[in-house]
Amino acid sequence: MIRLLTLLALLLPTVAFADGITIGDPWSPAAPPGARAHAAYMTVTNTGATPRALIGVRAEGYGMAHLHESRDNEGIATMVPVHQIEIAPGASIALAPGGFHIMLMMPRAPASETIALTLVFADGEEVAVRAVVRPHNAPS
Ligand SMILES: [Cu+2]
Repeated sequence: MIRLLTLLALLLPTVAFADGITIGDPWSPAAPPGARAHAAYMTVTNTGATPRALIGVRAEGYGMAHLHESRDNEGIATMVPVHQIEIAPGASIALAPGGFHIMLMMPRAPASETIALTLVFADGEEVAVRAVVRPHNAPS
């Protein structure tokens, strides 16, 4: 099983390159049974010379996908929709537990091994990426 997973990891295009944008380690903890939403994470690097802004996301197999930010509101964990995440030239932003994330909502079926995501940038560019689904309790 370990060998199969390693092989899959080698075969799956987990890093996407687009014009000036590099995506690293896109992954998603599998939703617990019955959950109507779960998150996806990755790093987005602007390797170009102009500022970029991530303004949205689409997810195959989900009714809705939004950019969110987790916040600590006087000790209570909340999350809010984010309409734009700026990425300066040469900078990376992390979509990671406890911060920015992609919220995947209204799954049409349990997530399989990967989730097809499309990141939408303010300049109209779209970057396709496949997030690898990891078991909910797997070490990340
Ligand atoms: Cu969220």
